[in-house]
Amino acid sequence: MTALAIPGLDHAPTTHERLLSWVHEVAELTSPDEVVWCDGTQEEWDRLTGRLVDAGTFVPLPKRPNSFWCASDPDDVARVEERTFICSRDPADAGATNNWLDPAEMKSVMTDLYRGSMRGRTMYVIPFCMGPLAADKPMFGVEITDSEYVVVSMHIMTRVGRRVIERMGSDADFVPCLHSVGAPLAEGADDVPWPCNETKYITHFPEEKTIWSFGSGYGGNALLGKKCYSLRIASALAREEGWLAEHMLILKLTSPADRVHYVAAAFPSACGKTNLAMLEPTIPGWRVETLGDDIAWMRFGKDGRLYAVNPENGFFGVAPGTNWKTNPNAMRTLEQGNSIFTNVARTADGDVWWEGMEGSPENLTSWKKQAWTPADGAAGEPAAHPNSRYCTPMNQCPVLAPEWDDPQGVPISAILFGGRRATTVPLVAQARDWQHGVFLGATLSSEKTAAATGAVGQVRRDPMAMLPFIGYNAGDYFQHWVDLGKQADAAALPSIFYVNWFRRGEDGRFLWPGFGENSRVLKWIVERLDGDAAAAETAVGLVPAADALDLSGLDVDQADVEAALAIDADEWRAELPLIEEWFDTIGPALPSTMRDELAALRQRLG
Ligand code: SAT
Ligand code: MN
Repeated sequence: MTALAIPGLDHAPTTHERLLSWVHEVAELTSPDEVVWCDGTQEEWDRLTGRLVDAGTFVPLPKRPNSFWCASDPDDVARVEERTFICSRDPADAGATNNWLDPAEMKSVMTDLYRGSMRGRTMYVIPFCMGPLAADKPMFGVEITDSEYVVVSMHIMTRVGRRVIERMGSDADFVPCLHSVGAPLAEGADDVPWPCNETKYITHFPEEKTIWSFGSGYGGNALLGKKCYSLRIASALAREEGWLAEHMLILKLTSPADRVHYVAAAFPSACGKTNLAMLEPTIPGWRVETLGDDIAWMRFGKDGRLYAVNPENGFFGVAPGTNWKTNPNAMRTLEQGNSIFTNVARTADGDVWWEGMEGSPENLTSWKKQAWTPADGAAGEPAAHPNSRYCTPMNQCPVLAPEWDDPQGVPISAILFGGRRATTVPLVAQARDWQHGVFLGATLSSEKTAAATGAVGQVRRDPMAMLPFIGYNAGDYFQHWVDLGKQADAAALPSIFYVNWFRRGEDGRFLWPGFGENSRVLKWIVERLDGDAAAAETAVGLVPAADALDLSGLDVDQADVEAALAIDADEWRAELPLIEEWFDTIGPALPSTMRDELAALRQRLG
């Protein structure tokens, strides 16, 4: 290897040839002042958080041990889907729902952007592992970044450092993840607290299992182990290898009789996945424990059941709306400290605040770093950005299931697909069989939230809550789901359910109280699996029979619950052309079975 005179480059704690040559190649291209091989230690955390404080990026929070407040550039606040690309060789392999560019062309464009992009900065090499390090085949990645914020966030969100590089040895496979904020510093120039670039690219090369990200420092754009690796690249890998990489929480539900069920549930970003994952049941004797709040990797076990592992090590949760009522366990997790808060508001005495949190502090610093009072809130200027986030270690969660780190994963009994729909979609419905469940997932729809840039509120199809995360053709993805169901023993497969906590009455009020009361729906679901709950056949699936949903002690209008569960044939008939239109956009890869399911639904609706 040619000797490049960059301090630190040769302090590699590894003899891994492919890794070494890639790191050298990137250093040569990006021209950092220094290279640091990350070891994942407390010392490294202290050094880098200190550096971030000195740079004005982080503000320590005296009210919370080892925790920091951070505000991003106001133009870098969410995933940028229109700048996200799947660069397969054949555009048909990216499909109609992804942006595509020829891989060679993209590499040439991005190589020009990366040239010298780390000048004046430190280049960090972060070896990480998605999922348990003790797995038979650990899922390694290495992220190269010029952002200290990314390094410390990766400390929380993934397994990082020395133990990873040791387990990788000299030849383990890994996903190279290249990230630059794209803001080289001229000699002597002052840095800004949140360096980024107006030009952004979040690019995936699925055939090479490689990720290139440029220009953004925020969330899923920059923490490349998350959506980029664990969903887009992993979904492509999962298709080749016969498993599933899904945008799902994983929870453990224990009944008063100590029966245990594991449930995986897919909802679009910012639809309450974290709240459901950490739910405190309102019905006596039932218990929820958390295994994950965002991503599930599911593989078939020797017994034919589907086993789920959460590849992550932390929670990157939406802050607004989180409080002691909606999610007390998230509040308790955050109280323990060791957390990073981005784009929330800061109180004068060194705590954080966001819309929906208890208390009404008078004088805040908003996410825009401006003095903020409730009058500003009344004038429509929120104190926290709607996509502001907390980043906190999983092992601080008081209801963490002890098996969360088990490399075998947990056997899934039920899969839930949910969205945010004001009308049409009932509170809960069970699919008739696997293929019907795939149809429910493939036609999942939701009102757009703030987790991605763009107009909030409009309804869009979000298949399996994976629309922005499927790393290949969405039609092939549906086919993969159908195929897995055919290969498997039907009795061992999870049952599939459709849920909607967000249905509204004519005056706009929510028909179902949600949050802890969703345990009533979970109870019906697992009682269905155990053969203990009655269901009524409808055109769209099996819904709770009258009185089958446990409403004891619940202070709601019975008529509202009935309205939340109702199937309105007219609303569903109006849905048919929308599904048809959605299927048309998928193109020729759409499995014919999905059209068959649509035809069957049309017929059942009469
Ligand atoms: O910013 S992320 O993509 O990591 C969070 C999310 O949208 O779920
Ligand atoms: Mn998510």
